[in-house]
Amino acid sequence: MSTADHPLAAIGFRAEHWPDLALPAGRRLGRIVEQHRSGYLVHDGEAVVAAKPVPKLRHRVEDASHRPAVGDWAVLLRQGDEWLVEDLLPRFSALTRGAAGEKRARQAIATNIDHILIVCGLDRDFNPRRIERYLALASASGAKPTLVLTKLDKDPELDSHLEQARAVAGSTAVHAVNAKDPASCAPLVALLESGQTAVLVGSSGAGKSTLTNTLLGGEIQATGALRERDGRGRHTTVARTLLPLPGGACLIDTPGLREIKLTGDEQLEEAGFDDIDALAAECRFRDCRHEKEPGCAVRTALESGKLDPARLASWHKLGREIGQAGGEGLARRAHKRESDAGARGLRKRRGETQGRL
Ligand SMILES: Nc1nc2c(ncn2[C@@H]2O[C@H](COP(=O)(O)OP(=O)(O)O)[C@@H](O)[C@H]2O)c(=O)[nH]1
Ligand SMILES: [Mg+2]
Ligand SMILES: [Zn+2]
Repeated sequence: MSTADHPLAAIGFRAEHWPDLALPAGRRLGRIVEQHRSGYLVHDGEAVVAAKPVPKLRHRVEDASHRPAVGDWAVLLRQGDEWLVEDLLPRFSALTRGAAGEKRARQAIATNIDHILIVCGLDRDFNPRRIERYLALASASGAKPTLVLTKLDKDPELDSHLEQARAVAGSTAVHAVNAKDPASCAPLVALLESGQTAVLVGSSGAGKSTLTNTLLGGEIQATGALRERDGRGRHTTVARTLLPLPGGACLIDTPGLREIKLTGDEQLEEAGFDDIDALAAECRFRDCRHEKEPGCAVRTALESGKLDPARLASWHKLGREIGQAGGEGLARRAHKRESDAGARGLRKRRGETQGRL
């Protein structure tokens, strides 16, 4: 069966990611479309059902990023009148952050994604340092980041903001949009190919749900606009939700993250710091840390005003955080190897009755 005809294609299933897939007898596959405290909502291609993870998926998990998350393909088993998430297909990508407060814990924000849309308002929300941090986080995901600047229609300092955004984005594409206006969002529609999945990340109020509604072509996600009828304050998104778009792509809307903590798996060379990398190539020492070394081209650029000191400080800070979290992560990676081997086991169990896909 080609991917396009697959019953799960409308929610982003692409067979090429799991060429050897064979489900154990009696199982079916569904995609986690929403996550709540008490469990998950899973779309099985026809309907959305509530499902609870088996204890293994709740507890095996010293590393919480291996717990089921929105975007995951869940192997579902019916038990009485309940659906259980028995296992997950191996993820081809995942946006993961260090979990707030807990030292070694990590949390998957969205999985099996092709695009990460980093949403930042061209209003008080505009913050190049935060954009750098999101780009760093994206570097460990396996998905492609795109910077989406919203509230284009309300920005009196557009030129300066665009210049600042492009300076931190490196080779990452930058789109400035009015999230309320479909014509303005057309470049994003073009970006999201049928079968692909994108996740929206950014501060609360940045315009993620507004953008979601525009891309959906209707009001589905509650936005922060003041409710006119009852005037009872503002809606904010409380759960991560995966929604199929008319063009065949899927979009995951998320609430704002209060803390964007790195995991240690990020690669600063992939995080848009092309300007600093180019300068570093001119430093006298190949392993120059751009601190006190003689012949440092980065510090020369700083002194001549060519490089923004806040940008270099950010590069140092993110680099230190990656190093620290990376040290904590050694035990975690040993664990990941184990669970990846477990996932491969699932694919290898051929010979068993082919489950409904
Ligand atoms: N003028 C204008 N307002 C926007 C734009 N994007 C979002 N908003 C408004 O910003 C507020 C927060 O938007 P919302 O989508 O809820 O943000 P979220 O928290 O990121 O989901 C709402 O009042 C939106 O109407 C935009 O591009 N232009
Ligand atoms: Mg929202
Ligand atoms: Zn240097």
